Amino acid sequence: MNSYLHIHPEVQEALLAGRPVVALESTIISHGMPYPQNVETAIAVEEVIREGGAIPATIALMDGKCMVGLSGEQLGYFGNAKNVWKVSLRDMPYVISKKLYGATTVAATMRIASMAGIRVFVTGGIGGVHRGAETSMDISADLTEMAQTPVAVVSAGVKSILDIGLTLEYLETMGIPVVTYGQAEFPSFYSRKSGYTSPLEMDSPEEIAALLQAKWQMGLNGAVLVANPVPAEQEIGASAMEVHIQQALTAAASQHVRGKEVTPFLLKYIAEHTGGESLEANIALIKHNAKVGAAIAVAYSK
Ligand code: PSU
Ligand code: MN
Repeated sequence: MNSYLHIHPEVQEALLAGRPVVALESTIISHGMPYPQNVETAIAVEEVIREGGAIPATIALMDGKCMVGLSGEQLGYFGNAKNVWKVSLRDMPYVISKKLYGATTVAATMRIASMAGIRVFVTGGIGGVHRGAETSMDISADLTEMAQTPVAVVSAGVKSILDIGLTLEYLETMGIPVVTYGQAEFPSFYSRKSGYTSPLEMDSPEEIAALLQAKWQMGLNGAVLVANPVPAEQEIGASAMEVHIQQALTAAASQHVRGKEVTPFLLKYIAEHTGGESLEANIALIKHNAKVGAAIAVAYSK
């Protein structure tokens, strides 16, 4: 396994010394946001994590290796190249054996973070149970991965391109604690509201770190989902987004978009039809997640 893992020296040093490290995904860079804002955001998010007292480790596949920690130049490549695969768990062995470029989803990033010994991971939004999953069976491998891999996943909740209620049910079935940071309602990415009460609420990084410790020391495998609501100033109301989501779903159906293309298609459609406002919210919430994630990693390392 280790011959496939390439840990950046700075990250390796921090891990060996027991200092806080925060993993970051790369699908959000290559397939989740337009250039050049994606690269600017990737760099800014790493900076927020450093300011918070942790070492950032952006994860991606290249040259037949699982890279844990990328240089600025490599981040730039993943943000701008056309030949980058979107890599969930299913795609990892292919992209590694073919030595292709791969941007890792939440599922693949978690697995690689865990291989490296990283326990906290920051992203924007997770994949989940899609609307209509009762017929399409479209359920993200992010959820099954969370059932087994011990990493805290800090996100802004679940985007309403998904069925939020079914996603919360699935997380419950899989034994994954869902903790909303600082409020009782589970957030829906662009909006602080979703209409669903969060299973758990915690108000400090220390409380969350204690929950992580309790879970993993008891031998309960799997992730904890930390939902961090978008800052109020950048919030977009759920009803304003719903119109665009409906249109995106209709477009996806009429163009027969399937499989791993569904999520990137919906994200791109919504970004193009809501313009600067949704991108601004997206950037703000990821930076906010990085701040909270770094604080959790710092608390957990103590
Ligand atoms: N949701 C977002 N932004 C994203 C993604 C999801 O709001 O960038 C990306 C993440 O990388 C996530 C992946 O892990 O999409 C899920 O893809 P799928 O539904 O194909 O599992
Ligand atoms: Mn899917």
